[in-house]
Amino acid sequence: MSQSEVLGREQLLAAYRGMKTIREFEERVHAEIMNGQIAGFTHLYTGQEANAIGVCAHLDHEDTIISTHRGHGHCIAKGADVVGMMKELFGSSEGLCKGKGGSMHVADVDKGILGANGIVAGGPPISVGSALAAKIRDNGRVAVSFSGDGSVNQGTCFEAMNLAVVLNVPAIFVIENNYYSEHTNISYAVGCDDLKARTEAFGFPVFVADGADFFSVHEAAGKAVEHARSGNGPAGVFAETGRFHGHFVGDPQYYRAEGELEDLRENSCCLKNFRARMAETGELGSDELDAIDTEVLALIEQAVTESKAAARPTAEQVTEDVYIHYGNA
Ligand SMILES: Cc1ncc(C[n+]2csc(CCOP(=O)(O)OP(=O)(O)O)c2C)c(N)n1
Ligand SMILES: [Mg+2]
Repeated sequence: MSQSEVLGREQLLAAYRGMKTIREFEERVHAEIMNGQIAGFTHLYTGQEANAIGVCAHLDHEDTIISTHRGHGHCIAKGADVVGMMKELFGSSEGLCKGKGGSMHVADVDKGILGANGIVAGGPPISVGSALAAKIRDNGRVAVSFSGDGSVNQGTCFEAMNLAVVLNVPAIFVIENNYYSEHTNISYAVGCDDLKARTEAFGFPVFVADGADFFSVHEAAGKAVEHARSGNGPAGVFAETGRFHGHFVGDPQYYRAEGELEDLRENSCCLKNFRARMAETGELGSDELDAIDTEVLALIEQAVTESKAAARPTAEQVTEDVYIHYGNA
């Protein structure tokens, strides 16, 4: 049975809406940075949307995710409020983290979003801790870490994968291979041709996905989540994907091959792939998808309008929530 046969209409509509929301959020953030409205260092997820949505479709609020410096998409996929996130990026005290997290430290613990994270491979160890909590509480929850191809050579990643096996905890390591770590191609940085085999050598199954195809990611992630939720210990998802922008907003991307970006947008677009699949199966009409496009654009417009008008932190608020005081000390 194909993945689109497994999914009902509501799930298909939600998947498309989720990917489209991330796409438009990111493209608008790009525009607002370029016209000077959003300050700070920002990494866009455009092009990788199917990974966040395909994985998070299997999770609920009680499951946890930990993200990366490229975290907007993961947070939206896990249910972060889009307007609150935009306000956060605009540095408003009405933002999800009162404007103090910004792009690289968005979090919403009530939704199981343990945070974006500026430390490459900082997420996998945190997900092992969260997975251990789930195991001790015996609550059937799983803990997902998203990380990139740049994370797989980091010791923290190796240690987390090993410890997850030793402790037999429901941690899921989602590796998004977009072929670049900053400006360095994976062919230079990773001294191994078979990352799946290298990761599986830690002692858990890894499911491979086409990161431009929601259905492929959904299927692979479904197997990983099922494995971990059933008490079989950790699992991995390895997705090949592509980022449509630079490493950060403003990156001149001199390292790209000629025509590479055009090719990615044309041939590795999860939204185009999803629409093509629906046209083929007839499960959703293009008019239904067009209607979602219109709704999403209106939501992003509303998010930006509200963010521009939203309160900025006062001088007093700047030092609030920075330190926690324990007892009387
Ligand atoms: C421990 C650590 N080393 C280096 C950096 C600088 N740095 C920020 S992002 C990045 C590349 C990460 O590449 P990847 O994991 O593939 O994620 P992507 O940017 O492709 O999403 C690097 C080296 C960092 N933030 N943390
Ligand atoms: Mg990368």
